Amino acid sequence: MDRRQWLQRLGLSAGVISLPFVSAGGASGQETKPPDVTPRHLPPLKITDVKTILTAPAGIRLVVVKVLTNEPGLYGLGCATFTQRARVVKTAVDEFLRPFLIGKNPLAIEDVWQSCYVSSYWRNGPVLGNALSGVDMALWDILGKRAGMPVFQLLGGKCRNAVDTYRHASGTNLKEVEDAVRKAMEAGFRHVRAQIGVEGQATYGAGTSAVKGTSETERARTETWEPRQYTRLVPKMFEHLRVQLGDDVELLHDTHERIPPILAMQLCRDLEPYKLFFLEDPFSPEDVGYFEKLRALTSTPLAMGELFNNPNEWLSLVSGRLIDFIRIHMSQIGGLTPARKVAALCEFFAVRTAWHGPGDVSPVGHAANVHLDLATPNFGVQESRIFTQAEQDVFPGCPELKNGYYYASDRPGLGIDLNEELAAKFPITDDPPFDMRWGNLRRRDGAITKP
Ligand code: GCO
Ligand code: MG
Repeated sequence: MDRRQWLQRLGLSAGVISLPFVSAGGASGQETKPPDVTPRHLPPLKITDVKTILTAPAGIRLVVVKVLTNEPGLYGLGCATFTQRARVVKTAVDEFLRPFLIGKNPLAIEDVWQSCYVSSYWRNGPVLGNALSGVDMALWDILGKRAGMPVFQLLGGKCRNAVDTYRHASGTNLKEVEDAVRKAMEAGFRHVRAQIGVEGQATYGAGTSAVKGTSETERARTETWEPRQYTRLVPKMFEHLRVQLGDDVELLHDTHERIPPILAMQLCRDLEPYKLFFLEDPFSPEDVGYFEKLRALTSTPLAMGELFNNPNEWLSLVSGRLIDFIRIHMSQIGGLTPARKVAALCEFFAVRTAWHGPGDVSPVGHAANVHLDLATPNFGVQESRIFTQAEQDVFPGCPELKNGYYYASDRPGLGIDLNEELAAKFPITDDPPFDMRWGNLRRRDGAITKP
């Protein structure tokens, strides 16, 4: 039997293989439509509007997205806070995602995320990531409300009762820092981040200025930044804290990417005797190539990630076991949908989560952090915020902070709401721009330095 006869025997004409596939369009042609995610017993849901609310109840620009549906009273909230470019995120949501989303099914969370993610062709980055996050978290909020479950339940349920957090402590001298750490310990925090100002220097995170009464933003306009004094002072600070406060308190520090890599490597070595819980941002995202060298050099636990936008920034650090904590700003990478995938990836490499959670994450973003923390086996620690009364009024249902633990509400969805009327009473004002200090930080010789 020759090839032609063989093919004929198979019912296939030589040359053209017409295998018994269904037509390109699928059996019914329905397969090419967006997947239908409406449970049979419920009426179909549609997104009817998407709004971006800018508000600054604590003086820090926050960006929150509200997704409304055709079911009266059913809406979701998501954090899209990129505080330095809040208005740009609002444009990305209002002008581009909103028209793309109206009419879509809000329960199709993954499909909506994937389609929004590539809808701009160029993707990743703080503006588009935050815009997408505002929508994504809102869809998880809607799903929880529809299912009658808190988001942590949708993510597999609690694997811990509460979320251990860390608090910031700072000062302009050793005694001030010691008092601030002690105060946090007395408030029940088991983890405290300690930062110290360097006299006459625009130091990150020192809170009050070395020159009394001037803010960190002011200082960045007047003072410069030289790393040497800082890298000499920080080990002295931790020696003082260990002598005064003992070994039990977990101490953290944020280098904030502001020193040359080799000084960061020396600093990690110098800090080994003080057993930090982690040292954050030893390098800038542009210098992550140094992690391989640093990992081999030191036993100081390493945390990195708040500035990451693109999966390629964290993939090799995690898979290479080059860091101990991932510090991503959840809304930066597009919200809960990607963050839960990062947490799962990290679990296989014993990297723990420590989602970014300062004042420029909205209470909605803090709620999303906490829901994911509760359902993540490889949770590490959560950066927490003492919400001001105004923040609590604008965002009823802020995660509760008690004895150093965050507690999520058991209400369906993210369990937090937004009082739009009150939010409007805290408009975003652009003067002085909150981010003035970041583009204005100079070395002694006038050169701009990473912030
Ligand atoms: C942190 C961060 C913040 C950032 C701020 C930038 O660890 O909490 O470093 O303090 O500086 O979020 O807007
Ligand atoms: Mg930081």
